[in-house]
Amino acid sequence: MIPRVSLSQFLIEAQREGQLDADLRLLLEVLARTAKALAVTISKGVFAGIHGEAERINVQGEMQKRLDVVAHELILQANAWGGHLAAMASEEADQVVPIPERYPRGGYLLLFDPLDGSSNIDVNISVGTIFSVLRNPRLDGSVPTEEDFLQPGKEQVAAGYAIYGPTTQLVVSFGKGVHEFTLDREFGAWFLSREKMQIPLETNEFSINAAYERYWYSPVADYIRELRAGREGPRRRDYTQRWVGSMVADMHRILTRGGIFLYPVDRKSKGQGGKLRLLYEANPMAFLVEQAGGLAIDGVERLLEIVPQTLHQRVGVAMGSKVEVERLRSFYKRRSESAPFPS
Ligand code: P6P
Repeated sequence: MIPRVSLSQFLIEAQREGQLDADLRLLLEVLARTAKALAVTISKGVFAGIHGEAERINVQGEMQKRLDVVAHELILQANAWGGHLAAMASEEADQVVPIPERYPRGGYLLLFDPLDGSSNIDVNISVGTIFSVLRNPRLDGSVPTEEDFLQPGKEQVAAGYAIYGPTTQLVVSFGKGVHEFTLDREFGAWFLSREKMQIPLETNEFSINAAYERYWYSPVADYIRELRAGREGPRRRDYTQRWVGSMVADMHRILTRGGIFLYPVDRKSKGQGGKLRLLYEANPMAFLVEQAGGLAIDGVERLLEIVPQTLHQRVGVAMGSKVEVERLRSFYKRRSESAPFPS
């Protein structure tokens, strides 16, 4: 039997090679522990007593699920005492959450979507936790503010997600490729299942919510039309469409076997700047995609170059297999050359 490499062994060896420091290793270990706890809770379904609505509206204006709140609070509490973070930002909190005064403040900032796709919880579809790690710019020990989080995604030192599906998996990168770990529930430990994941350059799978077709701007409409034309169209091959309604599930499939994920700015979401959040959904996924040899854009620009203006800023996204994302970008460029076009 091939000796299995545990997450702890993998991270300790990576630290020994200088790929990450002790505080970042601790952060990833803590996130892995919270993901394990969430996986156990989620697997209990209604018997965990936390299905349904939390009767609270979050900063996004969305009805919170009880499990959103449980996941949010679990991650805050688990990361408060270790001395590795200076503050946290969560989809479920209007403001940044500083580390409590009684604990030391560390060199990193954590941003997270505690339970992405939570509307799928009650119907037993895969959901996930997405996280992003930035350096704390305040080396004087002062309390970070929202402005300290407004760093472009290229400044991320690590990112990843846990996916709670038929198998619970943790996918992380700290800048040296993308690695997947699978939870062995009997051992209660994570073991390396894929090292240095690579997104295939080409694909025949695309992900977009086709119900919004009437809102799409022409670059997206023209690109999707081409894919739907299949082998009779200009691409001369058939494509298939997948849309889970949970970004972590769609992106895990794309990281594993290729694909392109689109959630573009359209006439419906233009006023908000898109649907997905830049800092704790788009940027961490874009970091992973680029580390796995893919491409991640807002239509034209590289997502990781965008300088955030606000903590919960939204953005249009297209990411995945390089050939397809470049093809889509060519439609945006053609359009912007012919007429001014909102990004
Ligand atoms: P729609 C979940 O709410 C989410 O933020 C992503 O996980 C998912 O890809 C997207 O929104 C689904 O959006 O408009 O299809 O419900």
